[in-house]
Amino acid sequence: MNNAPNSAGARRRRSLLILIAAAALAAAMVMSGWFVIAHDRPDGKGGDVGAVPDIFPVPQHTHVGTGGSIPLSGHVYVVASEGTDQASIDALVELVSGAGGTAETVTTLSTPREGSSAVRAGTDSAGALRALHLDGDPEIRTALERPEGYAIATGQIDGIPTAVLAGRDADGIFHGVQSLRQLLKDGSLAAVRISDWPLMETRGVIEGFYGTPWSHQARLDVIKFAGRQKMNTYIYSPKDDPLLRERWRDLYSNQELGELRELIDAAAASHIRFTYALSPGIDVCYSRTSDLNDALTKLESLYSLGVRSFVIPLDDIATKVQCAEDVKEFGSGQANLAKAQASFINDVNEKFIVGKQGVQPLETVPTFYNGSDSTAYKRELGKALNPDIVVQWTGEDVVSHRITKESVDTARRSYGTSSALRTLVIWDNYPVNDFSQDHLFMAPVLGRDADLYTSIRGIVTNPMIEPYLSLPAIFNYADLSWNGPAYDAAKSMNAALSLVAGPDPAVQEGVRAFVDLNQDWQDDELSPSAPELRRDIDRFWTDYDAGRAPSGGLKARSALLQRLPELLPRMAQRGFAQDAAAWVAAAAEYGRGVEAALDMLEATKRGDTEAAATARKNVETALASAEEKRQPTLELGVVTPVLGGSELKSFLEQALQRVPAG
Ligand code: LTM
Repeated sequence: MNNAPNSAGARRRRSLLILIAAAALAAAMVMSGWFVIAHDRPDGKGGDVGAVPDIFPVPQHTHVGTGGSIPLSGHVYVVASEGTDQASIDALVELVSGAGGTAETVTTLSTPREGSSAVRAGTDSAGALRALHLDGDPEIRTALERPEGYAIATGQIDGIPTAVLAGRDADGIFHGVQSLRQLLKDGSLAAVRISDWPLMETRGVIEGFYGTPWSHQARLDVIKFAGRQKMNTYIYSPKDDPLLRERWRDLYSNQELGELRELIDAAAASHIRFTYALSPGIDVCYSRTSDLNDALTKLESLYSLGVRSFVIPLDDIATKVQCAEDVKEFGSGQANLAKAQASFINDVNEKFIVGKQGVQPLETVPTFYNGSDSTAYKRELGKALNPDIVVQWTGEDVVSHRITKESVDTARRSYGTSSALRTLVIWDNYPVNDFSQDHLFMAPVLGRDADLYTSIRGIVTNPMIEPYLSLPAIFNYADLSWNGPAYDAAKSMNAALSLVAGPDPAVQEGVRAFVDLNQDWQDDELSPSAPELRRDIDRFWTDYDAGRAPSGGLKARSALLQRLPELLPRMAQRGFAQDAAAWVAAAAEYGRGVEAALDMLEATKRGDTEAAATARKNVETALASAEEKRQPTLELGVVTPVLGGSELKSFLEQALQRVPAG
C-alpha cells in the first residue's frame, strides 16, 4: 500500500480539524449502531456517504436507498424463478429465519399478502428493477454486465417492502446474498442501492504449504468462509499430500475419491472453483509419452469427479531436466528446462483442457516463480508456453513483502513476449508459516498495490498450517482482490476479527490482544510486530525510569493474556482456539511472568528485597514455562511457540537484568 506521509504542515492541521469533526459524527453514528461510509470507486470518483452498515468486501457503489428498511422478521416471500441457484435460495431462507421471520419460497409473486415483505432474487430482475424505476441506472447496468456482478435495491413493489437482488449470473446472486447478510440489523435490511462486481477474476486460497495438510473438516470450513467473503477459488495443492507430488501417478482410492467429491460439492455450493494441482516435477520425464499419459489419466479422474480447474505446479524441484531422454530432446541447462516444461504443459493443455466444456484456462507454477527480471529460463518459457496458459508468480521474492504493479508488468513481459504479455495470478506467500512453524503471521495484509487488478488475473493466498488462524488474512485477501482501491487493511482486519470472535466484547478484546501479540510481518517498516504490546511496554519503562507510577496498561494486558485460555474457546469461530492453543498457553505464561515482573520492579523500588526475591522466582518460573515446547510440527518435532518478535520474553529478561538477583 502506498501510504505516503503528508509533507505540508498546513495540510496536516487542516486534516486534523476534519478528522476531529468526522470523529464526532462517527461517534454519534457508532452509538446508534450504524456506520458512516464513503466508498471510493475504482475510478476515484467516490460514491454516496450515508447510513449503511459496512460491507466487506467493500462494494463498488453504495448509496442509501429511498424508502425505509425492509423488515424480515415477519412473513417474507423469497421470490426466485425456476433455475435460481439453490445455495442462494437456501441462504436467503436462512437469512430470513435468522432475522426472526418466516420465509415462503415462490417462483413468481403477483398478489402478495398485506403485511408481508419480499426478497426477489434472480438473473431476470429487469421487471423488478423497472418497478423501482432503476432499470436505466448506469451503475446497476454496469454491475449486471460484469461477470459475478450483482445489484441490490430496496423499495415498494406491489405495495410491500421489497429487496431486489439482481445477479448477472448465479455467482453474482450468491455474492449479493453475502452483502444482504451484512445489511441486516435488528430484523430489517437497510435501505440501499448497491452495484457491485469483483475487480479481480481469481480470488482465493491455495493450500500450497509444506507441513501437516489441513484436515478435511478444516478445508470444508475454509471453503465456506471464503465463499461468504466472495472469493471464488480454492486450490488443492498441499505439498505433503503424496498423491499430488511423490506419488503423482497413483490414482485415488474410492474412499479418497469420496472425500474429494465432498470438497468439490462443498466448493460448488459456495461458488468456489475447486482447483486441482498435479505436481509431477519431482521425477517426471517431460518427453516420455507414458508420463504424459499418466498425468492425463490422473487429471481425467478428477474431471469425472467434477473438477473444472487445473494447475500443473513445477515449483521446488530440480532446476535441470532429470532423465536422459529429456537431455537428448531438449539439452540441459535452465533455458532447456523451460523448453521441456513448456512442451509437457502445452501437451496437457491440447490433449486435456482444450475441447472440454466449462474448464478454466490451465495454470502452471514455473520452477523459477519469482522475480520480474528477464532470465534465460523466463524468456524461453515465455516463448514456448502456449499464451493461453496462466502463470502463477510469487512477486519479486518467494515471500514478497511488497508487490507493485510495476513489477507485475515487468514479470508479465518476462514470462510472455513483448507482443503477448503473460496472464499472471499472484501466488501470495502470506500468511504461510511453513518456513517458520513456531510463528504465526497475523498482521493485516499490507504492501500490495491497490491497482494490481489492472494487471493481474487474481491473487491466491498461501495460508498458515493452522487453517482457522489464517481466516483473518483470508478475509483481507477477499477484500483486496474484490476491490483493491477500497481496501483498508486496518478496517478489514478489524471486521475480520469481529467476525471470527463473535459478539462478546470480552472475547473480542482477548482475540485482539492475541492477534496483536502475533502481528509479525517481519518487516518493521510496514508494520511493527506486537504494536499494542510494544506501546504498553514502552510506556511502562518511560514511567518507571522517570519514577512515576505506571499507567496500568501493561498490568491490564498481563491480566488479559492470562485469561486467553478461557476467552478464546468462546469465539464464534470454534477452530481458532484449538489452532492457537500452544501460542495461547505461552501467552498466558508470559502474562503471569509480566505480572510477577511488575511486582518485582515495584518491590525493588520500595526496598522490599524479600518480596522482590519471591517475585523474581515467579518471573523465572513463568519464563521457563512459556518456553516449553508445545507445538507439534511435521518435520521439526515439537517446537516452542514464538510470539511476534519475542517482545514479552525481552521484557521479562530486561526486568530480570534490572533487579539484582539474591
Ligand atoms: O511458493 C511457492 C511457489 N512454492 C513454495 C510453497 O509451497 C511454500 O509454502 C512457500 C513458503 O515456504 N515457498 C515455496 O517456495
